[in-house]
Amino acid sequence: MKFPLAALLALALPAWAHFPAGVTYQVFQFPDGHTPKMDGRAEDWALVPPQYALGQHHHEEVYRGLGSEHDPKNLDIKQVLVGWNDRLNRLYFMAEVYDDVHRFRREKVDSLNTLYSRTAGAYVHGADIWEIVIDADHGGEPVVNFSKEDMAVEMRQRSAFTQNYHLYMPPLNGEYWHWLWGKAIWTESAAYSGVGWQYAGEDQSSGTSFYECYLTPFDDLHPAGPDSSRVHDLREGAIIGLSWAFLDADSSDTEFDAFWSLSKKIEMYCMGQYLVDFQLMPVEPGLFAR
Ligand SMILES: [Ca+2]
Ligand SMILES: [Ca+2]
Ligand SMILES: [Ca+2]
Repeated sequence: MKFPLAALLALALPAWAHFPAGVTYQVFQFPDGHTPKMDGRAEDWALVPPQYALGQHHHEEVYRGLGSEHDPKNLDIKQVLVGWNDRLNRLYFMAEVYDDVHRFRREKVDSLNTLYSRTAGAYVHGADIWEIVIDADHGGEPVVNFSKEDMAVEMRQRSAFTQNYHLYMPPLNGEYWHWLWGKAIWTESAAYSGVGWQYAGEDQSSGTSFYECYLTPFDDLHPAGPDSSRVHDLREGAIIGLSWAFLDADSSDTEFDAFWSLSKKIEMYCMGQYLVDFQLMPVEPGLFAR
């Protein structure tokens, strides 16, 4: 039987697709000794040339269907930067976002680390979140939904091949900064992740928050620990799968009001093939001559 070419392409799409189609963004390479300090201050990001910066117009609202119809008085993604360092093998992220209602108070942060919260996703929302999804080997694997029958299989593989981090921005109660959608919570160790942030206002106030963090990419992230896991080796020139969304919670303790997605797809939260292509760039020539 013969298939038209378009049908074959559609069948083949999920394995290597990315969104937006035809777009590759760049990951800035921090030279050794110049990686950003997680101190909540933006000075060390001034090294990154402006062509690396992403902003509000690169995102689309895909939950309520607002698309690019954006009210800067409600949420304004002023700047997002992504970097990497070869020796430390880390991805670095920074964002400056204006929000009219910052929600980051939670009575029981402990509830986020229960098995229920990790299976049903309960209690995760209702605060402002930067959701980052990393598929460094570009395999297009899902984040969740591995087995409906066997919860042990499901929990072993969640975020194993494509990692999903919900970063609270600002951290909940000023402390709890990320929720990994899976059970490998040992990655909260400073060897694998770290955060710095700055926000002067109280809960539910308006203003601009600054957030920086580093995350380590994995080809296989195992709940048992680093000895059972495989770190992804970041290499210059490689294309990685990466995307994020800013989840703006303004009106509720349990839900979000808007989902601003860089890949312009809502499916990015759970499927690697809906991420954006990012290239790991070489050190910029003349970096220190500017
Ligand atoms: Ca810093
Ligand atoms: Ca808002
Ligand atoms: Ca908000």
